[in-house]
This record gives sequence, C-alpha cells and structure tokens, in this order.
Amino acid sequence: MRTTIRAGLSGVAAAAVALGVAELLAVVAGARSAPLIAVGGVVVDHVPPAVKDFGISVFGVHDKTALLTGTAILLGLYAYGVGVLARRWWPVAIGGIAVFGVLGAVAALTRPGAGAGAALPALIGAALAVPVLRHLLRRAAAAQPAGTPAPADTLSPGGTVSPAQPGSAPGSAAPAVRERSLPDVAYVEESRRRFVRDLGIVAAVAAGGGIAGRWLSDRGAVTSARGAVTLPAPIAAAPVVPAGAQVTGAVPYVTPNRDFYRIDTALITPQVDPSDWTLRIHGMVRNPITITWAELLQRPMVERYVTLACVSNDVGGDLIGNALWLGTPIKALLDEADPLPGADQAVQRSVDGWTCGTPTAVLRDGRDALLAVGMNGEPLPVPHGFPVRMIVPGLYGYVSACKWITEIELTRFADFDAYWVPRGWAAQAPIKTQSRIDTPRDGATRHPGEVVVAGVAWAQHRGVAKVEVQVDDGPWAVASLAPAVSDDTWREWKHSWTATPGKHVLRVRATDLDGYTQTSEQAYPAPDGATGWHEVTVSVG
Ligand SMILES: Nc1nc2c(c(=O)[nH]1)N[C@H]1C(S)=C(S)[C@@H](COP(=O)(O)O)O[C@H]1N2
Ligand SMILES: [Mo]
Repeated sequence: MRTTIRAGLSGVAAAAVALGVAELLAVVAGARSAPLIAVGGVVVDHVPPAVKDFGISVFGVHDKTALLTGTAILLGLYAYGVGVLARRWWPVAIGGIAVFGVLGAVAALTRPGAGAGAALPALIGAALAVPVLRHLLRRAAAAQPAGTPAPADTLSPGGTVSPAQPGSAPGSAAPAVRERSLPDVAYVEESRRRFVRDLGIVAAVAAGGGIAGRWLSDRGAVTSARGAVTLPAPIAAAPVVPAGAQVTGAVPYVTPNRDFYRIDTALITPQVDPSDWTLRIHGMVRNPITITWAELLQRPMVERYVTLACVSNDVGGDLIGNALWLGTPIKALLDEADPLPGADQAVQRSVDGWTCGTPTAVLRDGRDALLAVGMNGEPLPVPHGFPVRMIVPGLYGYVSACKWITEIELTRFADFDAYWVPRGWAAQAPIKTQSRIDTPRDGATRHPGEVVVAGVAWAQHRGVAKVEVQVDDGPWAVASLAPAVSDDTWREWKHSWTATPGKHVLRVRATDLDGYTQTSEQAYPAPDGATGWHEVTVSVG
C-alpha cells in the first residue's frame, strides 16, 4: 500500500468516525441533526428546480438513497484529499476538518425545529476526527520504508512527530533520525500491521456508531407509542366494498399498508409521540385553536375509502393507492376556528417543516376531508404520517395530504407559497382523470383468443363514468366497470379482447362524470400532473 493511499484512507476513516459518532449523538440531539442527514436535507430543500428529474420530482424512496449515497461519496473524496494533504501539511487537516464540522453544524442549525444543541453532533464528531486523523497519519508515516521522502516530521501540530509512540514497534524508542537511516524491515512491517489494525478499529467504531445511532433514532418511543394506540370507533362506517369491486388481474382494490406508495422529503422518518402532539389552527382566523391527541380522539370519527395519488405519477405509474382512512372531518374544526374572509389557503405544516397549501373552500365544501389517524384499520404507519395526517379527496398529495401534521395556518394563496410551489409545481392541483392497464403488462405474451385486459381508472371527487380500450388503431370499445365505492375512489375495469397473432398495442382512456375524456396529449408530471393514454405492447402467438 502506498503512503499516499494510507494517508487518504486515514482521512476517510477519520471522517467516517466523525459521522458515526455524530449519528450516535444525534439520537439525543435530534435525528435530523446528524450531519449527513442535515446536509442532505439542505440539499433536498435547495436543489434548483432546473435540475431535472431531481428538483422536479416529489421525492420517492430511491431519490433519498441516491442523495445520501452521493453525499457520502463526495464527503469520502473530500476526506481522502484532506488525509493526503495533511500528510505533508498538517494545518490542512485542521482546516479541512473544521470546514466539515462547521458545514454540518450550520446545516443542522438551519433545519426546521432545530435548537442550539443541533450543532453539537457535527462539532463533536469533527473535534474527534482531529486526533484520530493525527494518530492514523503517525501510524502511516511509521509504516513508510526508510529512504522514502518522509514528511512525517511535519505532521503534528506540535511540530515533530517522533515514531517513539508508546507501544510502537521495535526500535520505536529511537529518535526519528535513526529510523530514517536504518532500514529496519521488521519495524516497517510491524508498523504497517499496526496501521491496518488501527484503521480497522476506527472503521469499526464508525460503523458501530452509525448503525447503532440510526437504529436508535428509527425505533424511538414512537413504535411502542403507536402500538399502544387504540383507535376510536367511527360514528359513520365506510361504505361496504361491493363484491366485484376488485377485478382479477388488476391491483387489489384496497392497497395494503405495506404496499402503499410512500413519497415525502423526509430523509429520516419523523418520530412524533402522540402524547406530545398538538395541532394548532391559527393565522387568519377569529378563534385560534390548539388541540391535543386526547382531544382529537374525542371528536367524531368517520371511516372513508379515499384514493390518494402523487402528482409525480407518470402515465401508467404506481404512485397511487386506495386505503380506508379513519379520521375526523377537518371542516368542523375549521368552522370552530372561523376563518376570516379572504383566507383562501389553509397551509398545513409538518413537524419537519414541510408545508402544503389547500384551498380553504375545498376543506369546507362537504367532501370527506379528514384529519386522519387510521389507515386500513391500524394507526397510521409511521412513514405514512403517524400520528395524524390530512387526507383530502380529489387533490394530489403535495397540495393536501400533510403527514406528521402539527399546524394549519389560514392565509392567502397570494401571501404564501407552500414547499413545492417555488420548485416549479402548481399551487392548486386537483387530481387529473386517469386510467391504467394492469394486465397484460407491457411486453407480455399471450396466446391467440380471449385475453383479459384489466386495470384501474380514477377521477377523485368527480367519479369515473366510462373506461374504453383501443387495440392498435381500431375503434374504442367500452370496458366493463366494476361497482363504485364512491366518487373519491378508483374503479377497476376489465375488457375481453379476442387476440389475433402478432404484436398489438393496447390503450386505455377514462371519462369522468363531468363528461371529460382523458386527452391523448402527453404532459410531464410537472407542474400539475401527467396526461396521456397508458398503453402496453403485447405479443400474441
Ligand atoms: N410531511 C410531509 N407530508 C407529505 C409529503 C412530504 O414531503 N412531507 N409529501 C406529500 C406527497 S407529495 C404525497 S403524494 C403524499 C404521499 O403520502 P404517502 O407517502 O402516505 O403515500 O404525502 C404528502 N404529504
Ligand atoms: Mo406527491
């Protein structure tokens, strides 16, 4: 191993230990104060809308992994560089590590809800990296064969680094000069062994701290608090799902919680203990309200199927799901708060600072807009907003479905842009009428004869009136629609196609109860939802 590489690895190991220890400290200081999470969060919030497919996407799980991996790789390269330079010029190490610590601390301090303590994980981690790097660089220098240009004696902030460290190799008590002048193969070998050993110890501490910290942050008291929740019974039960609402070949009519898509900007899932939870309704209201979890559960609860969709869903995509939500109608709470005339926007704020803006009128027009506490018979899963989120039939999630909600501020659209609006998304975004073919899959093969084509169609709060299927450029055939549960849910459909040998394109389009038929015109998800017909290609033979 070359000396430069040893120095670089020393830098990487020192950075890793800083991050690992910071991750552990963040268990106490707040999970969002861990430097990687804090810096990642700043990046998420500040990506220019022009960075396509990234800033313009409403973050899914993969974007987050990519972001954190990318940040870690950049940091690793930086730390490698610091290690290599520090070998010749120690102040670089101090400066480089200080920059790293201060950046992490500032990022953590600027995260929503951060107290002064949020700076500590990054600062303490960085402070620890200094002696770790110094120690590893000394080991690396000692592992250098004699005769190699050795800047080791410029290493330490104290000036000379003597190989006379306690417990060092044979001959280590000798002055540096002797080490340089006498090629002592055994000494170099032993030093290399020690370097590798210490590098391993540092890496283990880093990994251990990181893994333990992440584990502890992820399963805070909230998992058990959620387990202890008993949901109240609804005063109005959901409509019964009619037999036949689910069609063979299409997705399940009710999406199980574990399969429900997840989209949010949170790099770590917010952990909100219901006993600490409050919702404050304030701003342009005559009567500001704050309610606790216990008070919320006292309110009348209803149970409703509502199909939630993400604006980032591509034509044919799966960022959509249908669940049974248990919640209290938000209208009654808003009526009590008594919004002032002109307060046309209800801005919901999550515990992590994320915001969305919903037209106040929509929340009060009588639709089942719920402050939800239950999903498919369970308390909300933590990634889906535990303990409380909003569910508003008919609007894309980014303008309505605030998870981990703690605040509703009545304001004007003219006065406040919610999170995604300055990032290139529309302030108002009703869900567009859409349809999808679930079977056959694109690229599937079938035998000639009867082939079942099936899928889902949705036009939340308007309702689906008709679904049609087209084969190649033939006439549109009306598909058979499964019974509807409500206008706020998707509808499954099927169509029997007599397939002939060859390659065929199947297309679907829906018409809603307003009489609107999906346009063939293809539009990107940004700024207010994709359009176009979903099509699949099938080989028959
Ligand atoms: N706190 C918070 N709530 C949020 C988001 C978010 O980033 N943060 N994303 C919204 C978006 S874009 C969508 S599509 C829905 C998705 O809800 P789900 O993850 O439960 O499917 O949550 C909404 N609520
Ligand atoms: Mo979304």
